[in-house]
Amino acid sequence: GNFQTGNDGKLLKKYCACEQQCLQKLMEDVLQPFVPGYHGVTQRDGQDYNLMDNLLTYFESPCIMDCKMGSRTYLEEELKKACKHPQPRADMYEKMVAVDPEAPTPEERAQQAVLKTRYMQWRETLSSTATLGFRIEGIKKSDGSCNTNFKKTKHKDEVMQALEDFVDSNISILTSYQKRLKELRCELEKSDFFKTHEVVGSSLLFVHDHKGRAGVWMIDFGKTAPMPSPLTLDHRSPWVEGNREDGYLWGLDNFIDILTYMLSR
Ligand code: 4IP
Ligand code: MN
Repeated sequence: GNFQTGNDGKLLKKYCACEQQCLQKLMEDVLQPFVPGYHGVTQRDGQDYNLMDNLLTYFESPCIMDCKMGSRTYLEEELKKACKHPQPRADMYEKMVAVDPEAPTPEERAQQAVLKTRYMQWRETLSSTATLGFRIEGIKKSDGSCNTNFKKTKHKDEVMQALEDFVDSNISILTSYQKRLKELRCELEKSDFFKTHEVVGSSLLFVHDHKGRAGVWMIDFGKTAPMPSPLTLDHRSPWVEGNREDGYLWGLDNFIDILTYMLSR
């Protein structure tokens, strides 16, 4: 797979130069407390890995949730590539019909293939990505059971039900997550790194355990790209092709509003 666990509280993730550059810059940014500590590159069996802190080390039988942030999940680069050299993907066609046999267009059905950007957009509108600016990708409970069946979790009430289930209706955990997300938003609004990067396909990792510990970290920077200087992003404006806005903060605002609503009931 993409990961190996070290016996020293470290995680090895298959090397990606883009991710390495982001992690290096993030270690010097105000966002550093919200990112796994980065410890350089290492090798195992001829494969390079980025070495980072294993965020699960300080938890006991943790519950884990991965939420993909932002209103767009593919890079503008990928869109340009898809226009110039369209590469229909049979694997993505298969993933699409497995969820909804009616989804492909007649052309796609004839080709038994879809473009990656089309597949990614379809996933965005099927889930809460397009309407809320984030989506739940997976949840692992403390007993080790995993649920990645959230592809159609779209509406606010469905998202709330999944969150409620994730925290097992524990108000104190929910409050900790709300507080941590507000702190994250505050640092994101100050961060030089965030201002100058298009953050796509990145997740927030939520971790808590029965002892009441709870944390949230930013992970997955394989599609986080620097803007050409002096261009910056506000991460809230709607995306139109060319402006490279990713909707990350818009999604975080919506996430915090949902937690606030859940806590008000
Ligand atoms: C996956 O679709 C995810 O969107 C991946 O993003 C993406 O990887 C895959 O593209 C795509 O097939 P499903 O989640 O529906 O399976 P992530 O890695 O953020 O989860 P990229 O390469 O865009 O990071 P391909 O081209 O790797 O298949
Ligand atoms: Mn991810």
